Amino acid sequence: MAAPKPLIRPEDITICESTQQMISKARRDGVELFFDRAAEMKPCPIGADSACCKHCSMGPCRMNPSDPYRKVGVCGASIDTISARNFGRMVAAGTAAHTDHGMAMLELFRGVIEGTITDFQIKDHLKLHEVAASLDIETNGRAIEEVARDVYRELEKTYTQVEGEIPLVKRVPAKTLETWRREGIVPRGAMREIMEMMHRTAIGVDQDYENLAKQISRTALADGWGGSMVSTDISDILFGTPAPVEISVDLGVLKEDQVNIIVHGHEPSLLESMMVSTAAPSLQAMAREAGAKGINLVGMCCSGLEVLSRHGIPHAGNFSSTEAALVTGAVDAMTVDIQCIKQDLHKVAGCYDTVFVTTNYRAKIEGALHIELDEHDPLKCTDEIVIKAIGRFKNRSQPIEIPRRVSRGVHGFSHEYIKYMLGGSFRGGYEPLNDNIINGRIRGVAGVVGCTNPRSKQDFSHVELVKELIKNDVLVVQTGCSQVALAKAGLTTPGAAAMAGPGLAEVCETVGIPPVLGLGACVDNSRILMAVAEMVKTGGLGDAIADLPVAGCAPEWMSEKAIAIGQYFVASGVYTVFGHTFPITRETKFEKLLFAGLERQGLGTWGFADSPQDMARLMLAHIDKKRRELGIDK
Ligand code: SF4
Ligand code: MSK
Repeated sequence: MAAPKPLIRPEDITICESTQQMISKARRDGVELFFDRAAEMKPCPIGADSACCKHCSMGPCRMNPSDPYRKVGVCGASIDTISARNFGRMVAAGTAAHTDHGMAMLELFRGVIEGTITDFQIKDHLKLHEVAASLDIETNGRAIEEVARDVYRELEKTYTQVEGEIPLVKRVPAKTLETWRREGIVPRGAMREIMEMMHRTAIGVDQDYENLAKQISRTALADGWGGSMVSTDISDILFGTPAPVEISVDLGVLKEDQVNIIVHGHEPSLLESMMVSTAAPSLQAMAREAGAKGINLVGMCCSGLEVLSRHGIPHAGNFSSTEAALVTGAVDAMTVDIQCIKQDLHKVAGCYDTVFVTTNYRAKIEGALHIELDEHDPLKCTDEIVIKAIGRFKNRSQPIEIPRRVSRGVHGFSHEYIKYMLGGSFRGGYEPLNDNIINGRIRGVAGVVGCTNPRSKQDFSHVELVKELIKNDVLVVQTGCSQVALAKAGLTTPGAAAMAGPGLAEVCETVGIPPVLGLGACVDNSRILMAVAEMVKTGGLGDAIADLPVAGCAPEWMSEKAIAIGQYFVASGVYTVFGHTFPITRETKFEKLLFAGLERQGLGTWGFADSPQDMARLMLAHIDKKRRELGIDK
């Protein structure tokens, strides 16, 4: 019998001390986590370099990544065709995820307007008017419902339009849009772009990597300036635009003497309804009768970030900590909807008698309890889950171990709020962002976003990269699981300005903001697009997004959604660095196009690095290059 393999030390798996503690507990409990499987399952090197194709049954065809032009597929497809097609399908899948999420928000909005959905309302009239104005819809003297109806009709075109340009390109800076038009990459409608991407990547269709790259950009832009942006706008209209709010993050937000309910996923409607259910006096009384001091509602992943940003609901952790939360034994119910939900959560929940519930018809898990959220009667679902959670609390039989760590921070920085804080405009006013960039107090702006991934030490690259950036006077904006990593590390408090360079620290202290601004869920990267568009329109930093001293990074990415996001930032003009892995074969024409050629077309470009120090070095070099080109640094 082979000797058992030595286990990787928890501190080598993650820098999140709570998750380390729970990895140790899971091992004692004999419960397997995804970290264990990542260690066990070695990625296929050919697949990791995107050098294989299985688009037809003459294959699968495997190329040799170290000699990529030595052979071609049975049909003759070259390495460039194969990797461009693979990349295109990842972009199509990521775009489909965000646009389908946005479509669900739009359907909810339609139900509210038509009066068939009454448990949700139009909460943010100001945002509705701003969205309407950005779409050239008249608002003066018109009833809210009338404006909302026109906004709905216009935004629906983001999905269904078959020719022309998606409505929200009206927000794109003129020179950036001109480049897109010249390159033929302005999206028509998301459904059309995703469909065409899938068609063109099928056997025997588009076999020119440069031509494929155009459709890859067009599809990704239908996500960033389409589905994702619609989702953010409609969620703000229905649930309120975030404003800075003090928050608590980490597994220590779970409470031993309360009924703990975790909501994990991406669509905010479930958590908004859960907030109503958990506050209901009858259910609160039921919890007290069961011996609990109350009901503790907690978010995880991006659903959690939606309500953390809007309502300050505590957040237990990011993608890599969802199993760890269950290992505490303290979670009475975990509900999930769509995206980034590991199938094994159901199994891990079973090990601790936690009630685990899927709630969306698009995302069931074999064997798991399904209680569907019907937005026409959402409380029916969420009340039932609360009752089940109370039942589990009453009959708790598992030993409970809750890590004690809780970090605090300030989050909820929508782009509207950043604009307001910085003097009503990105330039002018009392602490203008653009002027602080021009005078050099702020060297540039970086978006650090995206997932965590068991193939790299959880949170490490996020935290080290952001520390390096702020130390060099780069203001950091964040979304998704990265934002949670930095919140846990305590860098989202105004006091973190002490870790920033002198210029950035001065700005942060004057305005009273942290050097790291959390903007929301991964779908809210659209807020970063809006912020960079606003910087261009304000003036003084060039005419296109590609002129700005800004850069983006997803240091620990794992989802196809991240590839779609990266590509829409690149196509919008942003230098975007990905960490640890990149699905491409080196020294190929397609690689050269993504990492240099797109920039020559007036778009942004991709970068790649394996360590956070190298990621920071690449981003700072790009920011400095842009500053020199703008003439604000000699
Ligand atoms: Fe092989 Fe071509 Fe079929 Fe891909 S499409 S599996 S390269 S034969
Ligand atoms: S949840 S896509 S792991 S950011 Fe939006 Fe986190 Fe990445 Fe999922």
